[in-house]
Amino acid sequence: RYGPMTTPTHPLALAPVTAPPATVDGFVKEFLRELNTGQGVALSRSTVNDQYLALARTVRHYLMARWLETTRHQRETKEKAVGYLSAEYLLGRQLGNALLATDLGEIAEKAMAACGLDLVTLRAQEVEPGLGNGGLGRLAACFVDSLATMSIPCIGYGIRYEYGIFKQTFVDGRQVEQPDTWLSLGEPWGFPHPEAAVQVDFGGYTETYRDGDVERTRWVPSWNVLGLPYNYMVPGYQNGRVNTLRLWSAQATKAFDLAIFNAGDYAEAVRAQTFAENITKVLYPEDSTPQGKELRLQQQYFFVACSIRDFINQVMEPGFDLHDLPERVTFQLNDTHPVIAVPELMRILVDEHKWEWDEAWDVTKRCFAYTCHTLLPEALEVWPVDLLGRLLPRHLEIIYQINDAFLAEVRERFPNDELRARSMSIVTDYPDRSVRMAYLATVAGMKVNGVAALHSQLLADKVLPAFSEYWPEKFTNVTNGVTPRRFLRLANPWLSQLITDALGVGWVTDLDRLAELEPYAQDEDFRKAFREAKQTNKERLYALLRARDGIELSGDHLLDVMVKRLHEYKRQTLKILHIVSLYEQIIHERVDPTTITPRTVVFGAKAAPGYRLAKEIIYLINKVGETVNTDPRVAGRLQIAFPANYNVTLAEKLIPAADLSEQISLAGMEASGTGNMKFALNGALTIGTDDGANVEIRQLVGDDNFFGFGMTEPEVAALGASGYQPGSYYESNPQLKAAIDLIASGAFSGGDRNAFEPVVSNLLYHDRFMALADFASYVDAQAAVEAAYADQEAWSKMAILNVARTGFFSSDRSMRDYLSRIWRA
Ligand code: NBY
Repeated sequence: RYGPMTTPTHPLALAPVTAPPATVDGFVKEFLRELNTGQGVALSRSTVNDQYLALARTVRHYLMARWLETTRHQRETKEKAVGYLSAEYLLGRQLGNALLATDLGEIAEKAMAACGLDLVTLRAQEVEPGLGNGGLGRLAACFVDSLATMSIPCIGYGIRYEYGIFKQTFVDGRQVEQPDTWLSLGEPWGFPHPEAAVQVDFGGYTETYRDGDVERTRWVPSWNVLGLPYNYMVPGYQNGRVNTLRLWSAQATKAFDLAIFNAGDYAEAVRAQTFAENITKVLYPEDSTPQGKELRLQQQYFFVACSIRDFINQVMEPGFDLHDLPERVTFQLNDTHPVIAVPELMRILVDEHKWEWDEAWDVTKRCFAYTCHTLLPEALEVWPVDLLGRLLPRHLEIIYQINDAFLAEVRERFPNDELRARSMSIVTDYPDRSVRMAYLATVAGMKVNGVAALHSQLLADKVLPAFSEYWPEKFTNVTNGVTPRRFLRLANPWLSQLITDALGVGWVTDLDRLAELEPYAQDEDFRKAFREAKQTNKERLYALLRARDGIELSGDHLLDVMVKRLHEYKRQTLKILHIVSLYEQIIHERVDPTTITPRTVVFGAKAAPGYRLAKEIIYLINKVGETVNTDPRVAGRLQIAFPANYNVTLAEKLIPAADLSEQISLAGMEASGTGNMKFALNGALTIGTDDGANVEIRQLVGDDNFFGFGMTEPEVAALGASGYQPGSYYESNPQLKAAIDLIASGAFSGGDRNAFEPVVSNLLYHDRFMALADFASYVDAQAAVEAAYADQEAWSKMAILNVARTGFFSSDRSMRDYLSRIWRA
């Protein structure tokens, strides 16, 4: 199947693959060839999109030799690899990162200029692949970047959604979703490999049969689809390494069902194809509440079945003994979305390879590890047994058998403790008979980790207490991290240059070296340069928002940024209450506006399309913004911007410009957060609760360089247990009451007192995430922010110390932790 049919004789055909010359002339030549013979157009007649595609393919040429070499080296050395299984990869634009990885930025810029083109314009033409919802998907993208940069073998496996996360627009202040057509102008980064397509079965029934003197089970599926892999390059940072991200696209097994076609029903035959292709049509836009939809389960099984088959049949050498699989791979489960991989591997070993159950279970257990990303009970995935039985009957049987064996073990260790056994059952009967995927992952995984210290502790103590008692050594923590390549070096060239001038370039792959910046906080010239970089970033952002959204921002304001998915637990409402309160105090002349620190607040947030209250909160933010921004009484003091469609590309412009990072979730709710890390690394100060990785950020940067506020997790738990009454906070705090009353008065809705009723009544009568309880403390912390910002020299010191002390949050460090605690790759 592979290799030449005849022996080559030409010296070029015998030579190893090499990259084109890394010179301006070499680059121009490659680019024009791509434009002319690849894109089929003359430079003089080419569009910006032609030019972008040709440029992307040119950069690909420079990566190709490294990619082939990485793959060859991997085949030869058979080093243990990480198989990262994730339903989401929120990659962001590829071109800039590829130029950085190859160190071709300057050459490309000059080469484009020599062709009369502008590199910045061409880069802006790229549509980012938004194949994820938020933090979980972006984390996967950071992790594969770090693994490539650290030369660790990894294949990322996922889904090539035809439509990624929806494009958000606002119509009269309300969110309207539009399809994300990221493939429509051509997509130069994916390499389809139809020769490596994999068949995936669904439906049908199981039956037993005799195989010699053993009785075996087989699955008789009723339909199938084909998984077509697209390979994407994951370049390491200037290290000659390119790992692979393999994303699967669903196709019909046969383009036309001949039987139906011959019977004359052409339309029916084509319909089968459409049906199959639906599987990878669209990313589910829920970021915390799994919907339990059949198509979603199809997606999950589809991509893990393809991936496991691919790893065994294509990545492993022919004749490989599957007993050695745990020595060659760890499949890391990015949340529960890929957990159906566990019964799938069992099925392959037991049904196809005819292994004994115990033998198969022993290997399977050593192949998987599970990362949990949440604490919200409604975010824990469960699949109804009847749905599983219909779609994957054999997998359901295997899950039952895993559960039976596991519960037998529990009963043996804890006799006469049926309650315990029930509480640990993978299959539950309430409210409907269903499979708890987090339990399955915990039973099957050799390790279970949370994503920040506090989260891992709460995961063990509150979400999976029976399991952490049963297997204390299985539970561990790996605090999340972010890639310094994309989120510092690429996103913030000015600060990067300052750091490099001070420390040399080594920090890009060794972020602990940022600690050496510490003395520079005391250096007046450095502080001045630091402020200038921040100012440059603000101007760059304001220019972008003007061009992108028609938003006019001006002035030398404190830039206060809250960007993340819209969710009640993240408490965008707390932020808006603070803004409304500031506004209310000014217009009612409770404060002298000239004493208020001028502040620009920027929001970015998508709401899940079916999440009603989240969408009402978006509406509220937009309406408050409209009112505040046009009120002359607050002009020059307070302005609000809510650019639509927050995504990775916008984050790269927003984060470097921020002075203040809002990380204000209710303690015990945000598993980790990763935006919080990006802001601190870019020299923003955090106003935040003791939640997720905020706790670790605060410890590292020090209390003096962090604006902490709000209840701690135990305080939240105690308040909840005592019966939380939001109304009492409203009644007893005049400032809070005035803010809520102003919203309810119609002041932001042209007099309509009902406009925000869902948000207001939720706050007053439910407030599940206790925004009112933390309001007073938040307002105090914001006052401390204003006081600190008034002294720019002191503020700059604090900001520089944030940069110097947050090198820990590199995803390279996360990878080292996974390696030593979990993968041992
Ligand atoms: O994962 C996030 C956490 O909220 C955040 O605290 C953490 O930093 C980050 C990385 O560990 N979780 C998250 O982004 N979750 C999702 O995006 C998500 C997506 C889909 C579904 C559930 C959650 N789903 O069930 O379909």
